[in-house]
Amino acid sequence: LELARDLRAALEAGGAGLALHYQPKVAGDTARVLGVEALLRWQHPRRGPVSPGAFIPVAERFGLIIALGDWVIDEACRQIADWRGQGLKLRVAINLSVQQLRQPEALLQRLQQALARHQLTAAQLSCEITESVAMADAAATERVLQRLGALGVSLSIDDFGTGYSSLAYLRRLPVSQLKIDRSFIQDLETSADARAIVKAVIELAHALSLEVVAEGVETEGQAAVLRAKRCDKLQGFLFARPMPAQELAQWALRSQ
Ligand code: G
Ligand code: G
Ligand code: NA
Ligand code: MN
Repeated sequence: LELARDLRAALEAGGAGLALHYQPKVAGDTARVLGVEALLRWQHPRRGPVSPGAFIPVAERFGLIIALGDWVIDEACRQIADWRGQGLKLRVAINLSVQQLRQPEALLQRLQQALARHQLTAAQLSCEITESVAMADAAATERVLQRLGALGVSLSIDDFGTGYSSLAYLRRLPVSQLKIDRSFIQDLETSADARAIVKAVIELAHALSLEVVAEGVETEGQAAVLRAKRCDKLQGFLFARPMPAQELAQWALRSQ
């Protein structure tokens, strides 16, 4: 309750204490940065940093997730334009909550407005949706994803492997990327099952002409296995933690 009240106050103050941090997605073969995922951070006025795992569910329960999601859309677009001004071209992926997908008119309008305000093309932004969200309420989800796709925003299925995907349905969605859940990556070196699942997901993605990203890569051993299996992109602490925008820019310029 206290968190909900303080989050509402933060949003009413234009996002005071909120920030997006950015984690690189690097090429499997060259380790060049190809894009970043925006991850929300909140510096609570008294408690200090509160993790999104704690405050996103609060926002969802107390009717704040749309305002919070709108703030993320605006901030990500502002940052893409800011980096462009510094000569840095990076595609930014934002995470969408199920409740944003349930209000497609508002979501599409907000995305279009933010892109237009900063003179961005939709291709510079992508949206991540978890597998369990994408597969729930399939017909409605398919309609909203089709509209997001038509806008030109690219779509990723996040935490892939943890939900129950219908492959027939997956094939119909205008999705361009699968992100293998980090639980499988963590077990790559110790579990033959995890290796088999990762291999199967990479092959499935490629068979459907989708790009595949491994999340939560922490060791050289994991990266080596993923490269050998031709995983397109890698993301994880081995390469970089999520960083404030300015740090990310320095990191990206160094790594180019
Ligand atoms: O960054 P961290 O591992 O603490 O993130 C925890 C969870 O919060 C992840 O599942 C992540 O997808 C989610 N999350 C982070 N930023 C956002 C955001 O901007 N919007 C939504 N809906 N979820 C986010
Ligand atoms: O659910 P989602 O995939 O959006 O969650 C992303 C979260 O994963 C981010 O909050 C980020 O901090 C976390 N993360 C990113 N890389 C790693 C990693 O290498 N190891 C672990 N344990 N967490 C990671
Ligand atoms: Na994500
Ligand atoms: Mn994930």
